[in-house]
Amino acid sequence: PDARRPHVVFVPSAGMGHLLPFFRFIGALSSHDVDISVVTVFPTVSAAEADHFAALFRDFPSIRRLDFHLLPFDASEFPGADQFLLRWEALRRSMHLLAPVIAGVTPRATAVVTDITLLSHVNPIAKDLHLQCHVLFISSAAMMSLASYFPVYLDNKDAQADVGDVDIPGVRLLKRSWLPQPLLDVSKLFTKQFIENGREMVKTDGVLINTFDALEPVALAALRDGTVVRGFPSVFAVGPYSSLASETKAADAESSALVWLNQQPARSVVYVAFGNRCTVSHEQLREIAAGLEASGCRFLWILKTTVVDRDEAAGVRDVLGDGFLERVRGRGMVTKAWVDQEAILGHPAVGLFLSHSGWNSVTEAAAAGVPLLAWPRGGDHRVAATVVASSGVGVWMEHWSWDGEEWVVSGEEIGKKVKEMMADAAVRERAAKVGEEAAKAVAEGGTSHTSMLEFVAKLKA
Ligand code: BUP
Repeated sequence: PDARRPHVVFVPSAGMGHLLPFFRFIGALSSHDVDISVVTVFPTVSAAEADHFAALFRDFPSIRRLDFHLLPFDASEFPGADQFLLRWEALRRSMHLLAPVIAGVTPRATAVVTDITLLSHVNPIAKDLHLQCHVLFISSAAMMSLASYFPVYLDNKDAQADVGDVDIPGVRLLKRSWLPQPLLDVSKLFTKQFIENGREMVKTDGVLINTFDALEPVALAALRDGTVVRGFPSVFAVGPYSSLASETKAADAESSALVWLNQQPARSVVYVAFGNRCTVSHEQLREIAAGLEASGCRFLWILKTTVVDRDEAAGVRDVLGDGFLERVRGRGMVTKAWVDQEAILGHPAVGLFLSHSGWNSVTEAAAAGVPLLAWPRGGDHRVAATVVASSGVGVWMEHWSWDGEEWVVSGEEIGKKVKEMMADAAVRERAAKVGEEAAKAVAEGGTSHTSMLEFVAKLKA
Protein backbone atom coordinates (compact mmCIF):
# COMPACT_ATOMS: atom_id res chain seq x y z
CA PRO A 1 0.00 0.00 0.00
CA ASP A 2 0.96 3.61 -0.65
CA ALA A 3 2.45 4.79 2.65
CA ARG A 4 1.27 8.32 1.95
CA ARG A 5 -2.32 7.43 1.21
CA PRO A 6 -4.36 8.87 4.07
CA HIS A 7 -6.87 6.78 5.97
CA VAL A 8 -9.58 8.91 7.52
CA VAL A 9 -11.85 7.61 10.27
CA PHE A 10 -15.16 9.47 10.52
CA VAL A 11 -16.93 9.67 13.88
CA PRO A 12 -20.49 10.88 13.22
CA SER A 13 -23.14 11.58 15.83
CA ALA A 14 -26.90 10.97 15.52
CA GLY A 15 -29.88 12.65 13.88
CA MET A 16 -30.31 13.19 10.13
CA GLY A 17 -29.27 16.84 10.44
CA HIS A 18 -25.90 15.57 11.71
CA LEU A 19 -25.58 12.45 9.56
CA LEU A 20 -26.51 13.85 6.14
CA PRO A 21 -23.63 16.34 6.02
CA PHE A 22 -21.28 13.53 7.07
CA PHE A 23 -22.55 11.20 4.35
CA ARG A 24 -22.42 13.92 1.72
CA PHE A 25 -18.91 14.99 2.66
CA ILE A 26 -17.75 11.37 2.78
CA GLY A 27 -19.25 10.83 -0.67
CA ALA A 28 -17.34 13.83 -2.01
CA LEU A 29 -14.08 12.82 -0.32
CA SER A 30 -14.32 9.27 -1.67
CA SER A 31 -13.47 10.47 -5.18
CA HIS A 32 -10.05 11.52 -3.86
CA ASP A 33 -7.07 9.31 -3.16
CA VAL A 34 -7.93 8.39 0.46
CA ASP A 35 -9.14 5.39 2.46
CA ILE A 36 -12.28 5.99 4.52
CA SER A 37 -13.80 4.27 7.55
CA VAL A 38 -17.01 5.25 9.30
CA VAL A 39 -17.75 4.53 12.95
CA THR A 40 -21.28 3.13 12.95
CA VAL A 41 -23.66 2.61 15.85
CA PHE A 42 -26.65 0.30 15.54
CA PRO A 43 -29.52 0.46 16.13
CA THR A 44 -29.87 4.04 14.92
CA VAL A 45 -32.36 6.36 16.58
CA SER A 46 -34.62 6.73 13.54
CA ALA A 47 -35.52 4.63 10.51
CA ALA A 48 -34.28 7.35 8.14
CA GLU A 49 -30.81 7.10 9.70
CA ALA A 50 -30.71 3.31 9.27
CA ASP A 51 -31.77 3.60 5.60
CA HIS A 52 -29.11 6.18 4.83
CA PHE A 53 -26.30 4.28 6.58
CA ALA A 54 -27.24 1.18 4.60
CA ALA A 55 -27.28 3.16 1.36
CA LEU A 56 -23.85 4.67 2.04
CA PHE A 57 -22.16 1.31 2.51
CA ARG A 58 -24.00 -0.19 -0.44
CA ASP A 59 -23.12 2.63 -2.84
CA PHE A 60 -19.51 3.05 -1.69
CA PRO A 61 -18.30 -0.50 -1.18
CA SER A 62 -14.73 0.64 -0.52
CA ILE A 63 -15.81 2.57 2.58
CA ARG A 64 -15.24 0.48 5.68
CA ARG A 65 -17.84 0.17 8.40
CA LEU A 66 -16.43 0.19 11.93
CA ASP A 67 -19.09 -1.17 14.24
CA PHE A 68 -19.16 0.54 17.58
CA HIS A 69 -21.09 -0.83 20.53
CA LEU A 70 -22.47 1.56 23.08
CA LEU A 71 -22.34 0.77 26.77
CA PRO A 72 -25.75 0.19 28.33
CA PHE A 73 -27.21 3.57 29.12
CA ASP A 74 -29.88 4.42 31.64
CA ALA A 75 -32.01 7.15 30.12
CA SER A 76 -34.11 7.56 33.25
CA GLU A 77 -31.50 10.04 34.48
CA PHE A 78 -32.85 12.44 31.85
CA PRO A 79 -36.61 12.33 32.07
CA GLY A 80 -38.35 13.78 29.05
CA ALA A 81 -35.13 14.32 27.09
CA ASP A 82 -35.23 14.15 23.31
CA GLN A 83 -34.03 10.79 21.97
CA PHE A 84 -31.29 12.36 19.90
CA LEU A 85 -29.82 14.19 22.90
CA LEU A 86 -29.94 10.89 24.79
CA ARG A 87 -28.03 9.20 22.00
CA TRP A 88 -25.37 11.93 22.04
CA GLU A 89 -24.98 11.39 25.76
CA ALA A 90 -24.78 7.62 25.34
CA LEU A 91 -22.13 8.13 22.67
CA ARG A 92 -20.11 10.42 24.90
CA ARG A 93 -20.21 7.93 27.76
CA SER A 94 -18.87 5.20 25.52
CA MET A 95 -16.17 7.30 23.89
CA HIS A 96 -13.33 5.74 25.93
CA LEU A 97 -14.01 2.55 23.95
CA LEU A 98 -13.27 4.32 20.69
CA ALA A 99 -9.46 4.42 20.96
CA PRO A 100 -8.96 0.67 20.45
CA VAL A 101 -11.42 0.69 17.54
CA ILE A 102 -9.49 3.42 15.76
CA ALA A 103 -6.11 1.98 16.70
CA GLY A 104 -7.15 -1.39 15.26
CA VAL A 105 -8.01 -0.35 11.71
CA THR A 106 -5.92 -1.37 8.72
CA PRO A 107 -4.31 0.27 6.98
CA ARG A 108 -3.28 2.39 9.91
CA ALA A 109 -5.50 5.45 10.42
CA THR A 110 -3.90 8.83 9.75
CA ALA A 111 -6.73 11.22 10.63
CA VAL A 112 -10.02 11.40 12.48
CA VAL A 113 -12.94 13.59 11.42
CA THR A 114 -15.46 14.02 14.22
CA ASP A 115 -18.84 15.54 14.88
CA ILE A 116 -18.59 18.62 17.10
CA THR A 117 -20.73 17.04 19.84
CA LEU A 118 -17.98 14.46 20.50
CA LEU A 119 -14.93 16.67 19.99
CA SER A 120 -13.70 17.00 23.57
CA HIS A 121 -13.53 13.19 23.77
CA VAL A 122 -12.28 12.42 20.30
CA ASN A 123 -9.53 15.02 20.00
CA PRO A 124 -7.49 13.65 22.95
CA ILE A 125 -7.86 10.12 21.54
CA ALA A 126 -6.57 11.31 18.16
CA LYS A 127 -3.67 13.12 19.84
CA ASP A 128 -2.72 10.00 21.83
CA LEU A 129 -2.67 7.98 18.63
CA HIS A 130 -0.72 10.74 16.81
CA LEU A 131 -3.50 11.29 14.29
CA GLN A 132 -4.74 14.51 12.78
CA CYS A 133 -8.11 15.55 14.16
CA HIS A 134 -10.60 17.61 12.18
CA VAL A 135 -14.14 18.68 13.00
CA LEU A 136 -16.87 18.29 10.43
CA PHE A 137 -19.10 21.10 11.58
CA ILE A 138 -22.75 20.63 10.71
CA SER A 139 -23.77 24.27 11.00
CA SER A 140 -22.77 27.66 9.59
CA ALA A 141 -19.50 29.58 9.88
CA ALA A 142 -21.51 32.06 11.98
CA MET A 143 -22.41 29.26 14.38
CA MET A 144 -18.81 28.04 14.33
CA SER A 145 -17.74 31.50 15.40
CA LEU A 146 -20.24 31.41 18.27
CA ALA A 147 -19.15 27.90 19.33
CA SER A 148 -15.50 28.86 19.47
CA TYR A 149 -15.97 32.34 20.95
CA PHE A 150 -18.58 31.49 23.60
CA PRO A 151 -16.07 30.03 26.12
CA VAL A 152 -13.92 33.16 25.76
CA TYR A 153 -16.99 35.33 26.21
CA LEU A 154 -17.86 33.53 29.46
CA ASP A 155 -14.29 33.82 30.76
CA ASN A 156 -14.38 37.57 30.26
CA LYS A 157 -17.80 38.29 31.63
CA ASP A 158 -18.71 38.79 35.25
CA ALA A 159 -19.53 35.27 36.44
CA GLN A 160 -22.66 36.49 38.22
CA ALA A 161 -24.02 38.37 35.23
CA ASP A 162 -26.60 36.85 32.96
CA VAL A 163 -25.65 35.60 29.50
CA GLY A 164 -26.61 38.56 27.34
CA ASP A 165 -26.07 39.57 23.74
CA VAL A 166 -22.86 38.06 22.42
CA ASP A 167 -20.78 40.33 20.22
CA ILE A 168 -18.52 38.00 18.26
CA PRO A 169 -15.35 39.86 17.27
CA GLY A 170 -15.24 40.51 13.56
CA VAL A 171 -18.50 38.65 12.90
CA ARG A 172 -21.60 40.26 14.37
CA LEU A 173 -23.58 40.81 17.51
CA LEU A 174 -25.96 37.98 18.29
CA LYS A 175 -28.90 39.05 20.40
CA ARG A 176 -29.57 36.98 23.48
CA SER A 177 -32.85 35.79 21.99
CA TRP A 178 -31.06 34.50 18.87
CA LEU A 179 -28.71 32.21 20.81
CA PRO A 180 -29.49 28.52 21.16
CA GLN A 181 -31.59 28.94 24.29
CA PRO A 182 -29.89 26.27 26.45
CA LEU A 183 -26.76 28.46 26.32
CA LEU A 184 -28.47 30.94 28.62
CA ASP A 185 -28.13 28.41 31.42
CA VAL A 186 -24.46 27.51 31.82
CA SER A 187 -25.27 24.82 34.37
CA LYS A 188 -27.07 22.71 31.73
CA LEU A 189 -25.36 19.56 30.55
CA PHE A 190 -25.76 20.63 26.92
CA THR A 191 -24.13 23.98 27.65
CA LYS A 192 -21.21 22.48 29.56
CA GLN A 193 -20.53 20.24 26.60
CA PHE A 194 -20.93 23.08 24.14
CA ILE A 195 -18.32 25.06 26.08
CA GLU A 196 -15.93 22.10 26.39
CA ASN A 197 -16.20 21.30 22.70
CA GLY A 198 -15.84 24.98 21.81
CA ARG A 199 -12.61 25.27 23.80
CA GLU A 200 -11.25 22.13 22.18
CA MET A 201 -11.67 23.58 18.70
CA VAL A 202 -8.39 25.53 18.74
CA LYS A 203 -6.53 22.33 19.55
CA THR A 204 -7.64 20.58 16.36
CA ASP A 205 -5.94 20.51 12.98
CA GLY A 206 -8.83 21.92 11.04
CA VAL A 207 -12.56 22.46 10.69
CA LEU A 208 -14.71 21.57 7.69
CA ILE A 209 -17.77 23.75 7.21
CA ASN A 210 -20.69 23.24 4.85
CA THR A 211 -20.64 26.81 3.61
CA PHE A 212 -18.87 28.84 0.94
CA ASP A 213 -17.02 32.11 0.87
CA ALA A 214 -19.68 34.09 -0.99
CA LEU A 215 -22.38 32.96 1.49
CA GLU A 216 -20.54 33.90 4.69
CA PRO A 217 -17.57 36.07 3.72
CA VAL A 218 -17.39 37.98 7.00
CA ALA A 219 -17.54 35.06 9.43
CA LEU A 220 -15.10 32.99 7.39
CA ALA A 221 -12.57 35.81 7.21
CA ALA A 222 -12.82 36.48 10.95
CA LEU A 223 -12.36 32.79 11.79
CA ARG A 224 -9.40 32.45 9.44
CA ASP A 225 -7.50 35.53 10.52
CA GLY A 226 -7.88 34.77 14.23
CA THR A 227 -10.21 37.67 15.00
CA VAL A 228 -12.81 35.37 16.56
CA VAL A 229 -10.35 33.27 18.54
CA ARG A 230 -6.57 33.57 18.34
CA GLY A 231 -4.77 30.55 16.91
CA PHE A 232 -7.84 29.13 15.19
CA PRO A 233 -7.01 26.06 13.07
CA SER A 234 -7.38 25.78 9.29
CA VAL A 235 -10.89 26.51 8.06
CA PHE A 236 -12.06 24.51 5.05
CA ALA A 237 -15.27 25.97 3.62
CA VAL A 238 -16.22 23.15 1.29
CA GLY A 239 -19.97 23.56 0.74
CA PRO A 240 -22.61 23.45 -0.37
CA TYR A 241 -22.53 19.65 -0.33
CA SER A 242 -24.54 17.73 -2.90
CA SER A 243 -26.82 14.94 -1.90
CA LEU A 244 -25.79 11.41 -2.81
CA ALA A 245 -27.44 9.28 -5.45
CA SER A 246 -28.41 6.93 -2.64
CA GLU A 247 -30.50 9.65 -1.01
CA THR A 248 -32.59 10.00 -4.12
CA LYS A 249 -33.22 6.27 -4.01
CA ALA A 250 -33.99 6.28 -0.29
CA ALA A 251 -36.61 8.97 -0.73
CA ASP A 252 -40.24 8.01 -1.04
CA ALA A 253 -40.31 5.15 -3.47
CA GLU A 254 -42.40 6.50 -6.32
CA SER A 255 -41.17 10.02 -5.59
CA SER A 256 -44.79 11.05 -5.65
CA ALA A 257 -43.82 14.54 -4.56
CA LEU A 258 -41.62 14.94 -7.63
CA VAL A 259 -44.26 13.43 -9.89
CA TRP A 260 -46.72 15.97 -8.53
CA LEU A 261 -44.23 18.84 -9.00
CA ASN A 262 -43.79 17.85 -12.64
CA GLN A 263 -47.41 18.80 -13.20
CA GLN A 264 -47.11 22.29 -11.69
CA PRO A 265 -46.19 25.50 -13.52
CA ALA A 266 -42.72 27.03 -13.11
CA ARG A 267 -42.07 28.70 -9.74
CA SER A 268 -45.68 28.29 -8.63
CA VAL A 269 -45.18 26.04 -5.61
CA VAL A 270 -44.34 26.92 -2.00
CA TYR A 271 -42.28 24.12 -0.50
CA VAL A 272 -42.90 23.85 3.25
CA ALA A 273 -40.67 21.78 5.53
CA PHE A 274 -39.45 22.31 9.05
CA GLY A 275 -36.76 19.64 9.25
CA ASN A 276 -36.97 16.10 10.41
CA ARG A 277 -36.96 16.44 14.17
CA CYS A 278 -39.83 18.80 14.40
CA THR A 279 -42.77 18.77 16.65
CA VAL A 280 -44.96 21.73 16.09
CA SER A 281 -48.12 22.21 18.09
CA HIS A 282 -51.16 20.97 16.25
CA GLU A 283 -52.70 24.38 16.73
CA GLN A 284 -49.79 25.99 14.88
CA LEU A 285 -49.97 23.34 12.16
CA ARG A 286 -53.60 24.24 11.58
CA GLU A 287 -52.67 27.93 11.27
CA ILE A 288 -50.02 27.02 8.71
CA ALA A 289 -52.65 25.09 6.80
CA ALA A 290 -54.99 28.07 6.92
CA GLY A 291 -52.18 30.35 5.76
CA LEU A 292 -51.28 28.15 2.82
CA GLU A 293 -54.91 27.91 1.86
CA ALA A 294 -55.38 31.68 2.13
CA SER A 295 -52.24 32.44 0.12
CA GLY A 296 -53.91 30.98 -2.95
CA CYS A 297 -50.53 29.46 -3.91
CA ARG A 298 -49.78 25.86 -4.76
CA PHE A 299 -47.84 24.10 -2.01
CA LEU A 300 -45.96 20.97 -1.12
CA TRP A 301 -45.84 20.43 2.61
CA ILE A 302 -43.66 17.88 4.36
CA LEU A 303 -45.51 17.43 7.58
CA LYS A 304 -43.76 15.88 10.56
CA THR A 305 -46.10 15.41 13.45
CA THR A 306 -43.68 13.73 15.87
CA VAL A 307 -39.97 13.88 16.70
CA VAL A 308 -38.87 10.43 15.59
CA ASP A 309 -40.20 8.99 12.36
CA ARG A 310 -40.80 5.54 13.86
CA ASP A 311 -43.45 6.84 16.20
CA GLU A 312 -45.53 8.65 13.68
CA ALA A 313 -49.05 7.63 14.39
CA ALA A 314 -51.13 10.74 14.05
CA GLY A 315 -52.29 11.00 10.47
CA VAL A 316 -52.32 14.18 8.40
CA ARG A 317 -56.11 14.13 8.39
CA ASP A 318 -56.26 13.86 12.20
CA VAL A 319 -54.12 16.92 12.60
CA LEU A 320 -55.41 19.20 9.88
CA GLY A 321 -59.03 18.19 9.89
CA ASP A 322 -61.11 16.53 7.19
CA GLY A 323 -62.06 19.50 5.08
CA PHE A 324 -58.62 20.92 4.46
CA LEU A 325 -57.29 18.27 2.11
CA GLU A 326 -60.48 18.33 0.11
CA ARG A 327 -60.47 22.10 -0.21
CA VAL A 328 -56.88 22.26 -1.44
CA ARG A 329 -57.07 19.17 -3.63
CA GLY A 330 -55.12 19.69 -6.85
CA ARG A 331 -53.13 22.65 -5.64
CA GLY A 332 -51.71 21.36 -2.38
CA MET A 333 -49.87 18.18 -1.52
CA VAL A 334 -49.21 17.13 2.07
CA THR A 335 -46.95 14.18 2.82
CA LYS A 336 -45.27 12.60 5.80
CA ALA A 337 -42.85 10.61 3.68
CA TRP A 338 -39.10 11.17 3.63
CA VAL A 339 -38.55 13.15 0.45
CA ASP A 340 -35.48 14.07 -1.56
CA GLN A 341 -35.39 17.69 -0.49
CA GLU A 342 -32.48 18.62 -2.72
CA ALA A 343 -34.35 17.34 -5.78
CA ILE A 344 -37.44 19.26 -4.70
CA LEU A 345 -35.55 22.51 -4.24
CA GLY A 346 -33.90 21.96 -7.62
CA HIS A 347 -37.27 21.49 -9.32
CA PRO A 348 -38.33 24.41 -11.56
CA ALA A 349 -41.87 24.39 -10.12
CA VAL A 350 -40.65 25.48 -6.67
CA GLY A 351 -40.72 29.23 -6.06
CA LEU A 352 -40.35 29.58 -2.29
CA PHE A 353 -39.14 27.54 0.65
CA LEU A 354 -40.89 28.11 3.99
CA SER A 355 -38.33 26.64 6.37
CA HIS A 356 -37.21 26.39 9.99
CA SER A 357 -33.79 27.38 8.63
CA GLY A 358 -31.93 24.32 9.78
CA TRP A 359 -28.47 24.77 8.34
CA ASN A 360 -28.70 21.90 5.85
CA SER A 361 -31.92 23.35 4.50
CA VAL A 362 -30.36 26.81 4.18
CA THR A 363 -27.41 25.48 2.19
CA GLU A 364 -29.73 23.45 -0.03
CA ALA A 365 -31.84 26.55 -0.74
CA ALA A 366 -28.65 28.51 -1.45
CA ALA A 367 -27.43 25.83 -3.87
CA ALA A 368 -30.77 25.81 -5.66
CA GLY A 369 -31.10 29.60 -5.66
CA VAL A 370 -34.60 29.31 -4.18
CA PRO A 371 -35.79 32.13 -1.87
CA LEU A 372 -36.17 31.00 1.72
CA LEU A 373 -38.69 32.35 4.18
CA ALA A 374 -37.03 31.66 7.52
CA TRP A 375 -39.16 30.80 10.49
CA PRO A 376 -36.53 29.61 12.96
CA ARG A 377 -37.62 27.19 15.63
CA GLY A 378 -34.78 26.86 18.12
CA GLY A 379 -31.24 25.52 18.39
CA ASP A 380 -28.97 27.21 15.86
CA HIS A 381 -31.84 28.24 13.59
CA ARG A 382 -31.80 31.94 14.44
CA VAL A 383 -28.05 32.13 13.89
CA ALA A 384 -28.66 30.48 10.51
CA ALA A 385 -31.45 32.97 9.86
CA THR A 386 -28.97 35.84 10.23
CA VAL A 387 -27.09 34.27 7.32
CA VAL A 388 -30.31 33.87 5.32
CA ALA A 389 -30.91 37.59 5.67
CA SER A 390 -27.33 38.81 5.18
CA SER A 391 -26.60 36.63 2.15
CA GLY A 392 -29.74 37.56 0.28
CA VAL A 393 -30.94 33.99 -0.06
CA GLY A 394 -34.10 34.92 1.76
CA VAL A 395 -36.04 36.77 4.41
CA TRP A 396 -36.16 36.18 8.16
CA MET A 397 -39.40 36.81 10.01
CA GLU A 398 -37.73 37.78 13.25
CA HIS A 399 -40.94 38.14 15.20
CA TRP A 400 -42.28 34.76 14.11
CA SER A 401 -41.60 32.39 16.94
CA TRP A 402 -42.50 28.86 17.91
CA ASP A 403 -41.59 29.35 21.52
CA GLY A 404 -44.58 31.06 23.05
CA GLU A 405 -46.82 28.32 24.33
CA GLU A 406 -49.93 30.36 23.91
CA TRP A 407 -48.77 32.44 21.02
CA VAL A 408 -49.23 31.20 17.52
CA VAL A 409 -48.43 32.91 14.23
CA SER A 410 -51.78 33.37 12.56
CA GLY A 411 -52.73 31.81 9.28
CA GLU A 412 -53.58 35.26 8.02
CA GLU A 413 -50.07 36.56 8.60
CA ILE A 414 -48.46 33.45 7.13
CA GLY A 415 -50.67 33.59 4.06
CA LYS A 416 -49.93 37.27 3.47
CA LYS A 417 -46.17 36.87 3.73
CA VAL A 418 -46.10 33.78 1.50
CA LYS A 419 -48.14 35.51 -1.18
CA GLU A 420 -46.00 38.64 -1.00
CA MET A 421 -42.72 36.74 -1.33
CA MET A 422 -44.00 34.61 -4.19
CA ALA A 423 -44.73 37.80 -6.10
CA ASP A 424 -41.45 39.56 -5.31
CA ALA A 425 -39.07 39.54 -8.27
CA ALA A 426 -36.25 41.21 -6.33
CA VAL A 427 -36.29 38.45 -3.71
CA ARG A 428 -36.15 35.88 -6.48
CA GLU A 429 -33.22 37.57 -8.19
CA ARG A 430 -31.17 37.83 -5.01
CA ALA A 431 -31.67 34.15 -4.26
CA ALA A 432 -30.81 33.19 -7.84
CA LYS A 433 -27.58 35.18 -7.52
CA VAL A 434 -26.65 33.19 -4.40
CA GLY A 435 -27.36 30.01 -6.39
CA GLU A 436 -24.92 31.16 -9.09
CA GLU A 437 -22.26 31.87 -6.47
CA ALA A 438 -22.80 28.42 -4.98
CA ALA A 439 -22.29 26.77 -8.36
CA LYS A 440 -19.11 28.77 -8.92
CA ALA A 441 -17.78 27.83 -5.47
CA VAL A 442 -17.94 24.09 -6.09
CA ALA A 443 -16.82 24.22 -9.73
CA GLU A 444 -13.18 23.59 -10.65
CA GLY A 445 -11.14 26.53 -9.37
CA GLY A 446 -13.96 27.78 -7.12
CA THR A 447 -13.39 28.57 -3.44
CA SER A 448 -14.98 25.38 -2.07
CA HIS A 449 -13.34 23.16 -4.66
CA THR A 450 -9.95 24.65 -3.83
CA SER A 451 -10.62 24.28 -0.10
CA MET A 452 -11.37 20.58 -0.60
CA LEU A 453 -8.07 20.08 -2.41
CA GLU A 454 -6.30 21.90 0.43
CA PHE A 455 -7.94 19.58 2.94
CA VAL A 456 -6.81 16.50 1.01
CA ALA A 457 -3.29 17.97 0.78
CA LYS A 458 -3.32 18.51 4.53
CA LEU A 459 -4.28 14.87 5.09
CA LYS A 460 -1.17 13.90 3.17
CA ALA A 461 1.10 16.33 5.01
BR1 BUP B 1 -37.90 15.98 6.73
C1 BUP B 1 -36.66 15.70 5.39
N1 BUP B 1 -36.08 14.78 3.29
O1 BUP B 1 -38.13 14.43 4.10
P1 BUP B 1 -31.79 20.59 8.66
C2 BUP B 1 -35.43 16.23 5.49
N2 BUP B 1 -34.51 16.03 4.50
O2 BUP B 1 -34.05 15.15 2.45
P2 BUP B 1 -32.94 19.27 11.00
C3 BUP B 1 -34.84 15.32 3.38
O3 BUP B 1 -32.81 16.50 6.05
P3 BUP B 1 -32.35 20.69 13.34
C4 BUP B 1 -37.04 14.93 4.25
O4 BUP B 1 -32.82 18.11 2.93
C5 BUP B 1 -31.84 18.39 5.11
O5 BUP B 1 -30.65 18.02 4.47
C6 BUP B 1 -33.04 17.98 4.29
O6 BUP B 1 -31.53 19.15 8.07
C7 BUP B 1 -33.17 16.55 4.68
O7 BUP B 1 -32.80 20.39 9.85
C8 BUP B 1 -31.96 17.56 6.38
O8 BUP B 1 -32.45 21.45 7.68
C9 BUP B 1 -32.53 18.34 7.53
O9 BUP B 1 -30.47 21.06 9.13
O10 BUP B 1 -33.31 20.10 12.25
O11 BUP B 1 -31.66 18.57 11.19
O12 BUP B 1 -34.10 18.44 10.70
O13 BUP B 1 -31.65 21.82 12.69
O14 BUP B 1 -33.28 21.09 14.42
O15 BUP B 1 -31.41 19.60 13.77
